[in-house]
Amino acid sequence: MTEEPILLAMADGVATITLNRPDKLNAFNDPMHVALRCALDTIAAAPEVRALVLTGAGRGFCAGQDLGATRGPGADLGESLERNYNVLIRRLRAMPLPLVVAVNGVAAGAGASLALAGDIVLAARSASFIQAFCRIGLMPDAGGTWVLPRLVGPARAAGLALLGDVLPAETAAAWGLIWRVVDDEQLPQEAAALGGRLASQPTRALAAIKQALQASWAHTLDQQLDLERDLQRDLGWTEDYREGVAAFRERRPARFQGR
Ligand code: T3D
Repeated sequence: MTEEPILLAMADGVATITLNRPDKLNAFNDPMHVALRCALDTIAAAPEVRALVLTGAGRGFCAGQDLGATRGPGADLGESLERNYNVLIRRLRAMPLPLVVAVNGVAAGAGASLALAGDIVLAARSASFIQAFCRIGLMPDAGGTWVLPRLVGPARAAGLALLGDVLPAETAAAWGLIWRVVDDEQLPQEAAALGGRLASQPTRALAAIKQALQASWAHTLDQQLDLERDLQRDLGWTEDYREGVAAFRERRPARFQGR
């Protein structure tokens, strides 16, 4: 029986997507892209979902594009990016939910770019990141050339992309590429706990934070001040802001509803 390439679970406000082609280190083929888009559609239609966790099955997180029989000379890689990866990265970045990526093993090629599209990236201590593209005659894609210099600076971005060496998770954390490293056996629980914590927070505020932090990379201070003013104005009219202030005054924990 063929395994589903994407597993989706939803519970207690948290959706968990698991890339599920473990024998191929969860490399992407077209059916997996389609299934992932379907899972994201399901999540978008479920207002009770307030955080997303993305991880991989088996010993890898994702080895990027499947380099099997369907890939070779003559393939239009630009078309493949536009149809699959660019849609995916844009969608994850724009999603009004926090995305926790739990990198359970190697994240290579577009798999590394996918991991770095997370708002909070946790990695198992044994995981690693490889800008594997140059090893096969390609360049980083799926946002890799955008995110790398912003996270680790131009010198380290160039070293990683030009050499394609293995970057261990602990070095990735020390360089600011990811949020933090946890022991391998703790990763699922840590990711679930983080997802649960984010799902109980004021969702619209988190979406505004995500939007503003991303926009800041291309904005002047003046533009950013304007954006903060506009987003904060909207947040000031939310039920969650009312609840947050009431809870503060009443000296009790806030019960945010994501509205
Ligand atoms: O094409 C387009 O649409 C454009 C977009 C391109 C985006 C990209 O992502 S290009 C970059 C593609 N990815 C890579 O170049 C990485 C290829 N994989 C590796 O270099 C290595 O597998 C790793 C360094 C990631 C891990 O090495 P290791 O030694 O731990 O595992 P392994 O033995 O190489 O792999 C285990 C199995 O997974 C193996 O299958 P087998 O022999 O046991 O049946 C291997 O063939 C398979 N696998 C790993 N990566 C891929 C893959 N199969 C297909 N495609 C892969 N990308």
